[in-house]
Amino acid sequence: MQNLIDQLIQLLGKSSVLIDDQEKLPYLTDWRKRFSGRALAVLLPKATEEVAQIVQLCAAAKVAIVPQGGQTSFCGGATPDNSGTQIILNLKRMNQIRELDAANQTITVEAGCILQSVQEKAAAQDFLFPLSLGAEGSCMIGGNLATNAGGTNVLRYGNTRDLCLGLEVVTAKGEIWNGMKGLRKDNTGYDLRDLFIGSEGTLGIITAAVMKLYPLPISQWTTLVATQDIASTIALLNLFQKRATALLTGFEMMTQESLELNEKHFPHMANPLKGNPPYTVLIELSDHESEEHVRQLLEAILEEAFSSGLISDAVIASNLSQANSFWHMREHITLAQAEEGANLKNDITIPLSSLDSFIQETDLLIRSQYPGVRIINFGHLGDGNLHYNIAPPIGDDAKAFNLANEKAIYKLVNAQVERYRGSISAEHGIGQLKLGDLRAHKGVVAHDLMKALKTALDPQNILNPHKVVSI
Ligand code: FAD
Ligand code: 2HG
Ligand code: ZN
Repeated sequence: MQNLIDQLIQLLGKSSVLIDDQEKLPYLTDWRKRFSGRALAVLLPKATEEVAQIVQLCAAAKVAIVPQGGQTSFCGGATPDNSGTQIILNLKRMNQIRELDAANQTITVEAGCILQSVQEKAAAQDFLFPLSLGAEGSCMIGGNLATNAGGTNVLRYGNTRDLCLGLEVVTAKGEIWNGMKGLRKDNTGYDLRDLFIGSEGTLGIITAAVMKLYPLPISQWTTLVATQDIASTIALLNLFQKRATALLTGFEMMTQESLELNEKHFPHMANPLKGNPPYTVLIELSDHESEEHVRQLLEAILEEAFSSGLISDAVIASNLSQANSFWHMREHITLAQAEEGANLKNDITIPLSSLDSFIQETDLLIRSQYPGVRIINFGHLGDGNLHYNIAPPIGDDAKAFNLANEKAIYKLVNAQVERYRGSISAEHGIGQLKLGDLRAHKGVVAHDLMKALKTALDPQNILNPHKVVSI
C-alpha cells in the first residue's frame, strides 16, 4: 500500500493526498452521523486527467475507491467501509464552471461545484438552474447526479437526470468518456449518460456535466395553506395542477408533528398558520408574464379552495423575505430531526391515488406495534414523495430504540410500500442503507441486470463496492 501512496503523492502532490488521521477525519462520516468508516487516504484531485490516473493506479493495485462530494447523502453512499483499505476520492477541488452557453441554455460544470454556486451563476445571467434542495449550500453537482437528487422543483422541472444533457466520466479502467454534448436529441444507441446518473459512484466517476438552464421567472408567489387531511391536500394539488398547470413549481406537505418539532428546536421557525393545523402545505407559483397575473391566479385558486372546503386558512408571503422564511421552515424539519436525535428515514413514493390509504394504514400499524413513536411525515407531495420518518418515543434512548427496532420498522414500511406499488427510495438512493433491500424490491430479473451492468463496467469491483448492488 505504501507504494500506491507514494505513486499518488507523486501524481497529485502531498497536499492533495491526506493520510494523517486528523486530516482524514472530516471525510469519514456522513452528514447524519449515521455511517462512518476508515480510509487508506483521501485524495483531492484538481483535474479530470488526475482522476483518470488515480483510477489507473488504484485499479493496478486493486484498491477500492469511494467517490465523494459534499457527504450529504442519507444512505451512506459516500462513506468508506471499516477496513481502512479504501481510498476516498473527493471531487471538491474540481469546482470550475467551464461555460454558460446562453443560446443553448446550458451550463457546463465540474463535479465539485456546490449546487448553490451553480444556481447563483445561472441567476447572474438571468437563468434558472432549477435543482433545489435543503443541502444546496454543501452538496455538489457530481453528488446530485450520482444520486439523481430530487428536491423541491421536481414537479415542474424533473429530477437531476432530467436536467442533464451530457457527462464526462472516468471509467473503472481509468479511461475518460467524453459525453459532454449539450444536445436535447441524440438517439445514438444505449444512453450511457443515464447509466451513470443515479449509479452512486458504482459504475464511474462523474467529473463534469452539461446541465439545462431555464429562463428565470419574473415573479414567484409563495403561500402556506392549512388542510385537515391528506385527501383534501391531494384534491388541492389536483386543483392547482388544473388551474395553474406549468406555473405550479412547488407543493410541499408538512404535518403538525413535523412543525411542532421544528418549533421545539428552532422557535423562530414556528408555523405562521394559526394553531399549527394538521397539515400545512407550501405552494409556489412561478410566472413569466407579470406579478399581477400570477397573484390574481393564486388568489382565485385559493378562493376556490376555500369555498369548496379544501383549505381552512392561508397566508400569502408579502415579500421575498417572508417567502424565504416559509421555505426555511420547510427545510428545517430535517435539521430539527437531527437536533432531536437519531431517527429512521423512509424516503418513499406512493401513487397519489393511494397515498391517503397508505398513510392511514401504515400509521395505524406503526402506532399499534410501537406505541409512542413519532411519525415525522413531510415531503414533496406534488411528486407523491413522502419522508415518512420514524422517531423513537419521547424519553427513549434513540440509539437503543433504533438498534432494537430498525430492521422490523423498515420491513414493515417496505412491505406497505410494495403493497401499494411504490418505491423504497424516491430520491435519496440506495447506498449502503438499502443495499440489502434492493433485490426484494426490484425483483430478481432487474437486480440480476443491475449486477450484470456492474460486472461489465467494473469487473474488479473497485468503484464504491457494496453500495447499491454487491457482486
Ligand atoms: P455525497 O453524499 O458526497 O455522495 C452521494 C453518492 O454519490 C455517493 O454514493 C458517492 O459515492 C457518489 N458520488 C458523489 N460524487 C460523485 C461523483 N463525482 N461521481 C460519482 N459518484 C459520486 N436529496 C434529495 O434528493 N432531495 C432533497 O430534497 C434532499 N434534501 C436534503 C437536505 C439535507 C439537509 C441534506 C443533508 C440532504 C438532502 N438530500 C436530498 C440528500 C443529498 O443532499 C443528496 O443526495 C445530494 O445529491 C448528495 O450530494 P453530495 O455532493 O453531498 O454527495
Ligand atoms: C427533504 O426533502 C430532504 O427535505 C430530507 O429530502 C428528508 O430529512 C429527510 O428525511
Ligand atoms: Zn426530499
